[in-house]
Amino acid sequence: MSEEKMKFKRRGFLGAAAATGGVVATGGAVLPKAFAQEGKHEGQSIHVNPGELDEYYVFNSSGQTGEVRVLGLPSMREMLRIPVFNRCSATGWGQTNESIKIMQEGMLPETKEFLKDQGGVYFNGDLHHPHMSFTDGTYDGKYLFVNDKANTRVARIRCDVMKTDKITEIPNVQGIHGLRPQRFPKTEVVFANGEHIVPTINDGTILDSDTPEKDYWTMMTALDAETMKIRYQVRVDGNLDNLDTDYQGKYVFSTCYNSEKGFDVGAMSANPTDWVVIFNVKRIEEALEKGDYEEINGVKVVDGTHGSPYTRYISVPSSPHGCNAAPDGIHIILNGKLSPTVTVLDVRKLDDFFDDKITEEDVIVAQPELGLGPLHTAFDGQGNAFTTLFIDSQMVKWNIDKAIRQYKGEDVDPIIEKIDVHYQPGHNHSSMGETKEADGKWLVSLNKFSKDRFLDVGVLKPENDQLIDISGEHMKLVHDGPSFAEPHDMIIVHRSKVNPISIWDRNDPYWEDARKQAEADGVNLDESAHVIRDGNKVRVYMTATAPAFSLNSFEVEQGDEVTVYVTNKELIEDLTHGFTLGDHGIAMEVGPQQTSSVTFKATRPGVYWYYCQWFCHALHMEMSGRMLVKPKKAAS
Ligand code: RUQ
Ligand code: CUA
Repeated sequence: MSEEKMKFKRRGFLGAAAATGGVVATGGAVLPKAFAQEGKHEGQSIHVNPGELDEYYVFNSSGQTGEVRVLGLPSMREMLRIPVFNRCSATGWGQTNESIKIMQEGMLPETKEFLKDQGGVYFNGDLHHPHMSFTDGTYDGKYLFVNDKANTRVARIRCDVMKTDKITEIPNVQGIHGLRPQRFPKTEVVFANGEHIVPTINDGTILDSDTPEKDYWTMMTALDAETMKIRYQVRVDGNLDNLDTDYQGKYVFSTCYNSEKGFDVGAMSANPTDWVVIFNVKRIEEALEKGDYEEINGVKVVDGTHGSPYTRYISVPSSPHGCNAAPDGIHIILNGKLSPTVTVLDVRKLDDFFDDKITEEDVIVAQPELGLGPLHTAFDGQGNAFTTLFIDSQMVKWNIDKAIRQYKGEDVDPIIEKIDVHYQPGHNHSSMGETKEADGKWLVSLNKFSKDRFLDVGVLKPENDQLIDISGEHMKLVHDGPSFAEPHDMIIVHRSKVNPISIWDRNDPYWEDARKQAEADGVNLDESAHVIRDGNKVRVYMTATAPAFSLNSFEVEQGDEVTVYVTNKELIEDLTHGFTLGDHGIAMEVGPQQTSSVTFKATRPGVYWYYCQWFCHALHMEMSGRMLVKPKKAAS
């Protein structure tokens, strides 16, 4: 072994030792921390050699960056960013006509009005929860659904092209937080929680209120997974936080805080208990058929407040947070946050509970005390659960069955092991862990603080996504992954589930409008080098084939509204071109066989170069042309 390699080995060893020095509390028993490293198994390799491929895709939310990031696991290499709610400088997302259409299509009329003089679209979002569509309880590789807490939206990403294709703004609520697709029999509906309580008709008639119990509400929204239109909403008591669906297609679960309906921290956490609300999907659909709903802003709203036949409320310790369905199809874990416990429900008891044959106490089958600040739980598919402890900065591995036995009075400790993570973990996720194919190989802890784990980059430090090998008897921390603001959550999907295409289908609906416009202009998008004048609107059609655009230059008049359509003619994968128009703030991606377009006002007279910004050819630098803007004649 070379010196260099030796150094690496030693460094790795020291790193591991540093991460596990001292002692770990394992629910009573105290073990030397090094114990965690002495498992019988050698552990899985995180090293992916050059040219080798990762076994898993990671779809990582980016929080307030508003995009989705695609990583490989176990290498944790970032491969792609999918813009969703953000404005992307590279791809032109938020600027191209195709992306603006998607951003505006599902927008509420009042938002359109509000944004009219502010760019027409929102340029930010707060994306917490990416979840893939399911068929029969496992991922089907079709869509990713994501939430926007900042501007109350739900978006969909097509996994074939890895692009956002639908964004729906949700009326009657504010701040979409928890989100999950239906698991069984397949994802026809996506459920999304409104978090903040607001006046349902939020037009200023009600502002501050002394009777929030009458005036302020939130709702759970069900969207059709294909059309992304809203099917219904269910009004509830309290603030909705996270939610999950069962493996039977019958129930949806949501943690609720602020049962007090307070407006500040003190008031919001005054009660010793809040609740989990359980939605009975079949009963709600029956209510819609019977007409037992109110129509508000064009949406059918079902009453799911206390006493409703469509929901049930189960008391849990104050301010619960994560809500996770175990891959056994039976257990739902509600994470305590302020309480050191998690609450375990048994979904098999819910039919009786809804029929009032049993009480809420009967539905709770365990409530193990795990440590301080339990936020989210992941699973290995072998009966074990992994819960993040935000305050303790630890990951705790525990056994669901043992927790149930302990709750029944048996003298067993459900806690198997705790390891330190760095620091303050929020979400965690295991490989295939939210599907019936949970494989118990990898776990990622998404830590909110990295403090001293990376080179100091100043005031704003990265977060730290830590990779943990869970394939053996003991958890083994194997990788620190810095990430920029602020990945809340991720899913880890086996690569066999995802089958993206490399070259666009020319008939893709993505640029339907361009196709129609070209037809109306008598232009073939594939053969185009045309400048069409239509009053003071000018449509410029060109193709891109390395290393040239089909138009070397085009001329417009000052003040014209110009639309440029660029079609990439390449049939070779990975040969993306771009169109950047100098001094106009314009850039867009044009992938193989894709058409992209952008519209702007040519108000600056003069010569402006456009160029391809993807390095596509030895003559890439020469792949350019000029826009000539003829000055308007001065009025005499
Ligand atoms: S939440 S850190 Cu927005 Cu997913 Cu729990
Ligand atoms: Cu095309 Cu660079």
